[in-house]
Amino acid sequence: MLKLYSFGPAANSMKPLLTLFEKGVPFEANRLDPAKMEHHSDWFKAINPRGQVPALVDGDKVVTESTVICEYLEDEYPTEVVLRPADSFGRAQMRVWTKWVDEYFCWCVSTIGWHRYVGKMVQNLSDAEFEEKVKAIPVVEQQIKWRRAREGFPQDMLDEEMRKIAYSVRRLDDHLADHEWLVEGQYTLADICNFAIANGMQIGFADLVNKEETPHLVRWIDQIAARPAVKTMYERVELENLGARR
Ligand SMILES: N[C@@H](CCC(=O)N[C@@H](CS)C(=O)NCC(=O)O)C(=O)O
Repeated sequence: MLKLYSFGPAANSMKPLLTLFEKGVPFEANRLDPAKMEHHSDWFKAINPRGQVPALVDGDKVVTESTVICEYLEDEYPTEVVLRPADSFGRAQMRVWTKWVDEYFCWCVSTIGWHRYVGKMVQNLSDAEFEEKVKAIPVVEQQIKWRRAREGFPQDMLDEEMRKIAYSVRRLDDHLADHEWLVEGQYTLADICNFAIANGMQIGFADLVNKEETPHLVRWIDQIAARPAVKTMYERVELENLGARR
C-alpha cells in the first residue's frame, strides 16, 4: 500500500493528501509532528534526505516534492476522478498555476507563517539545544530559515513578503472573477495545489482575503472546501494520532 508522510492537511502536505482523497486511492497516512522535529530524525531522513514533507513511498520507490507527487499519482494511479486536462494546452495551463504556487505564492505565505509560529516554537530553547536541532537539518537554506525564525526576520523582508501575498491574492481573485476553476472548465491539480496554500487565509490574512476585497477567491475556497473529499480528509485526520508509523 502507498504510504504518505506529511504534516497533515495544510500547505505542501495537503497537495498529495487531497489528491489521494479526491482520487479515492487507499494509502497509509503517516503524520509527523513538526513540534518534535520528527522530519529531521534519522529514520525520516532515510526516506527523504532533505528532511522535508511530504514524501510518498510506493513499494521501493520514494517520490518527493508535493506537486511532483500529485502528478505521479495521476500517472500511476488512474481512477475515474481525473485531475489533469486531457489536452496539452490544458495541462500547460495547469502547470503554469502549479509552478506559480511552488515558486512564488507558497514562499511568501510560508515566511510569514514561520515568522508567526516557528519562531515561537524555538524561542524557548537554550542556544545549545537549538544548535543541536539545527545540526540535524540537512538543507542549508532551511538551517538559515530556522535561525532567522528564532532571531526574528528582518522587517524589510517581512514587508516584501506581505507585498507578494497581496499581489498573489489579487492575481487569484482577478482570474477567478471569470473562471470557475483555475483551468478553464475543469477542477485540476492547479486548484488543489493553490487551495492548499490559500485555504485558511480568510482567517490568517483576513484583511487581504475576505468577501469585500476578494469575493471570487473566497467563493472558490468555499467551493473547494465543500467538496466531499475535503470533508473526508479533515474528518480522517481528526481521528489520527500525531506521530508517524515507520
Ligand atoms: N518544495 C517542497 C517543499 C517542502 C516543504 O517546504 N515542506 C515543509 C512543510 S510544508 C517542511 O517540511 N518544512 C520543515 C522544514 O523544512 O524544516 C515541496 O513542494 O514538497
